[in-house]
Amino acid sequence: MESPESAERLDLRAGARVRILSATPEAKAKSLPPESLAERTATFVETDLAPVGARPGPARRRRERRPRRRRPPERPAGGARARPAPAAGRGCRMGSFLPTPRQLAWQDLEFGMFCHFGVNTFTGREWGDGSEDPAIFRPERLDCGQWARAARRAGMRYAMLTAKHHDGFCLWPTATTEHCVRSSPWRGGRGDVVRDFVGACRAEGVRPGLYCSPWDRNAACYPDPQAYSAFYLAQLRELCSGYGPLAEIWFDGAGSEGYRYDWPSIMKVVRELQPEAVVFNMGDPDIRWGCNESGYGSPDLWTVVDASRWETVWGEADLTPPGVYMPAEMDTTISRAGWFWHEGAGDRIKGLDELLGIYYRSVGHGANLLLNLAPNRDGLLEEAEVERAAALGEAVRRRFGAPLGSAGPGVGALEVHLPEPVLAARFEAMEDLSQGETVLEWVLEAQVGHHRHGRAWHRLAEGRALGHKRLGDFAPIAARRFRLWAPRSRGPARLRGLRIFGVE
Ligand code: IPT
Repeated sequence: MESPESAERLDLRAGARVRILSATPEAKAKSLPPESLAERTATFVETDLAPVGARPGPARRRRERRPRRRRPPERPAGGARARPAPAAGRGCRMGSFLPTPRQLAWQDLEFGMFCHFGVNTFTGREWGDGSEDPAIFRPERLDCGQWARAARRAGMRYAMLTAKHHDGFCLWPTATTEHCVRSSPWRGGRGDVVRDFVGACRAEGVRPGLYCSPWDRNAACYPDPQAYSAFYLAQLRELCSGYGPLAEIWFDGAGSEGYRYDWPSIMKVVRELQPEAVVFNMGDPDIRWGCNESGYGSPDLWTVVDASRWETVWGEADLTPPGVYMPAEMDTTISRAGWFWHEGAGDRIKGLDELLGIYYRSVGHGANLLLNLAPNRDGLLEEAEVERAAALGEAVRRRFGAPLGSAGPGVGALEVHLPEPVLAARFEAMEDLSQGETVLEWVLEAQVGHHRHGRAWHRLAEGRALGHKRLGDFAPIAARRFRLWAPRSRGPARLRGLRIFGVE
């Protein structure tokens, strides 16, 4: 298997377009975005720089022959010093495509744990059909504290639980159906996995979130959209009002093809009761799916994407108008066994190199990563999964914990100055997205050569989308000065930070 370093270098150097589509995006989201999404979209106003992927008109074709590239900055602004914004507002469309505070806060969470748990855990299936007997749900040693500690140790800042999967079994004692923990012998029918989960997460400083499947294969009323709407809204009201603030609500599109949910009412409940929670994938979503379940995000993972096809945006041609601010979440499993626990899951865990590669291509491509660890029939995570997740967290900390130097925020360019030449091997670059996505192309360079023989800027990495975060490795180089700048941007490029790291 190729190491994450070589993989990342390949991406950056060759500008390779990695296409790994393990599931059809259409299967993920089916509902039409309601009006409020349309309200959050805007049309690109012509800028002096052509948006990447825009269909070329005559004017743009001319520009393409003689591309207007910025020259490297003479004296890049570094540290907290910001360059005055040149010609702000001149024909640029800053102010459109702006993020909401909850989107920005969620992007800072970066890495989370996914927990698929329910009756499937006891049947060994990935999709239950709703006929499961609640009596099979007996996680006698259930300890959500163990799950949350595992998340914290791995460096995860949030965790998502399948409060209800497609089989309709509710992990909380809902008033809407008997198909829930109340009907199970576990804790004499008085248990509440959701309560344990949110409490344990908060105790560990991990933000909890919940998955509540729209598709319900148990609810007798499901074939009647009006009746099911009342049922589902009641479930969401319970989850959104009974368990404190949630980081995210997950709406999976599986099984819902062609079904008409009452999204305006659903969104009203969520927004009223959980104003800080981001909504995944359906209704009036704040965040989109990264288009596969491998955890490998596009090298051009734009944050502002084509509003008319945000569900299927992979990487190219995303900046055609109208656009919408919609950060991506990648999800994948730590074990090849599946989303739910299966016999032998602990023996099928992905290797550390593979997981690091996933991390580089999800968090390191500007997306959030949800890594699934599946609790077993005891209600515990497999130790092997806990340890592997901890090893991943440790590897990330070792690589990106202690920079040799850093700079930012700033506008236009950032420059890191080290007191003396040090062997550097990796970087973390972040865009300041608070005013929208501005960077259309970025470059990282190091100054090499002795001053008596003349210094030159040597290109270490480059790309198009920068977004929330970009992580990468480069061939080790001894240098004192490093700079990040944007040859193309929408208005002034707003950069949040540049950190340079040494060889491990
Ligand atoms: C969908 C599954 O139905 C669900 O079990 C869960 O695994 C989720 O994805 C995680 O991404 S699969 C969908 C791509 C059809």
